[in-house]
Amino acid sequence: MRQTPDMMHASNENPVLDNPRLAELTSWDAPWSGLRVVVAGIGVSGFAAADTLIELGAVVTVVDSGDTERNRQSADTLKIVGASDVVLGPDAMTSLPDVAGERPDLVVTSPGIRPTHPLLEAARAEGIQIWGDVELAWRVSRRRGRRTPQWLCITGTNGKTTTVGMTASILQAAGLKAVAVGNVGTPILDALRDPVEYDVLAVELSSFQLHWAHSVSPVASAVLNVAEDHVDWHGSFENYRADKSRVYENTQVACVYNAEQEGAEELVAAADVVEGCRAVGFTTQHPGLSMLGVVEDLLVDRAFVADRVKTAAEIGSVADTGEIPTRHGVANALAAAALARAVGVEPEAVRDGLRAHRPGDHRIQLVAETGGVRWINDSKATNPHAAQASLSAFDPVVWIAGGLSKGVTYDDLVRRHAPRLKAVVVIGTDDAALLDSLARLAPDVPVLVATPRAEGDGAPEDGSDPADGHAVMRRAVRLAREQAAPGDTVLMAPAAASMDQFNDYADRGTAFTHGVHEELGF
Ligand code: UMA
Repeated sequence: MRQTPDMMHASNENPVLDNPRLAELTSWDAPWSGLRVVVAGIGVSGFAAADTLIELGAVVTVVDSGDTERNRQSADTLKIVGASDVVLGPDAMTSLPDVAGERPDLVVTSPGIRPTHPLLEAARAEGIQIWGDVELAWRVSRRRGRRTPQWLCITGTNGKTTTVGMTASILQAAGLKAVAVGNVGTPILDALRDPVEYDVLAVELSSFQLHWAHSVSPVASAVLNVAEDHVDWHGSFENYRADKSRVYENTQVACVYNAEQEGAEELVAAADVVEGCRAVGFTTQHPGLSMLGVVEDLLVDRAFVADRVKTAAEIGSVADTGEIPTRHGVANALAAAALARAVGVEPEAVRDGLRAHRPGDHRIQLVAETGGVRWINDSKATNPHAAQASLSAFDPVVWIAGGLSKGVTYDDLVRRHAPRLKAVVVIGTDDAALLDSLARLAPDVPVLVATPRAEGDGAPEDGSDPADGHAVMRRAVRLAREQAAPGDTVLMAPAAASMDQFNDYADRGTAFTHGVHEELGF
């Protein structure tokens, strides 16, 4: 590990130290007043950022290309609390706006906005710094008269939300005031402004958020896994991986890595961390020194014990990791345990916290079991790597898959799981890549397409709508039912994003659950 005592590490794209006005903004009580800021995006994170900046006395202009009812309501609220200007609509973000008639000092952007967006390109061209809401949250985390929370940061292609949930649950079992924040849904800024003074924040960070986080210095940080995803946003897999590894920058006590993933330890080795910070691995196998792992059915810690060579602490059992224990569920639990142990949590609290944790909906969720067939909702599997984790857990499988592919390929996934596939039911409007992989690499597996086919450029002949996800899912459930026999699992793990046919993955999971209940007569 490269080590630096300098907590204000500079990113290549966005040097943090070269602007003295911004360099001194390292606490809530710093001179934010009068700072001219453009906030790009008025969604969950943009709203929290603008609201906070206004409270701090900054002069804030908010822009968003979506002129929706929800955005208009948010705009009205921000104007009431004192935004200098809020501009919505397709023209709002074609260039970098002035703030109260002058060039902005700073742009705070939202995770969904790509770095190549014209507004961000313009800011870069003018040498104006770009932060995300996470950088802003770090800068105001310290506040006079309030407890400063410790940050535990988690990223990875899959398992982030489960792991922050497990981490928060473990911390709470230890009697700490803790909450899961970040990409999981609650902006960090909301937790920092909560009347509750948190001891620890379990922060889920997406690669988008990490791209714009420059000086965050967590007590401990973890990369759960890295697989192909979001290539469209980052431009390449290498860029995506590089942004993920940023979570380790400036870590103080422990950088937690997946010892079973090739190259994972190298990401830690390449990071600039605070002096004394350790690399701690997790594995679903027997743990080496400075690792957490599994011995028989027990979860054990060989990292945060006094004598790592001769002893290990028992921190729970495989059965504590979930209703249907899976290998990646165990891995997530061990990563959560490592983060919690880094802030001094005792082994018993790890076990109690894991037992108390309830996973969110749409993640390997048993929806029904009837006629010897299990119906599993894993709508949260929005990329091939996530689907790989759940496909590995069942055999034989009738697999419901497909959706927006985000530029990734399915070859590895299909090749690896072809032997366990009894049939595949394809949903989604963007199904060419998946159908192509199945035709080449699983030629003997029956493939049924649930999305109605358009005739030439027109609509399907029967008048059905290919974008009506709920109708498509109902058809998919019917087709899957025809293929499934006692002993089989029907697994809806699409390996793709959902927005071509659904509002989001939750809507897709709900459509599946309803479809199963209706078709099976619950
Ligand atoms: N917008 C534009 N122009 C653009 C893109 C977006 O104007 O080019 C506007 C939209 O009109 C909209 C706003 O930006 O009004 C939405 O911003 P956003 O897409 O950044 O989303 P937020 O509402 O701020 O939510 C974000 C995360 N969204 C994304 O990363 C896409 C949420 O993660 C997160 O929960 C929230 O901040 C709080 O931290 C969601 C997600 O899908 C769940 N994350 C991805 C994932 O998990 O795979 C990364």
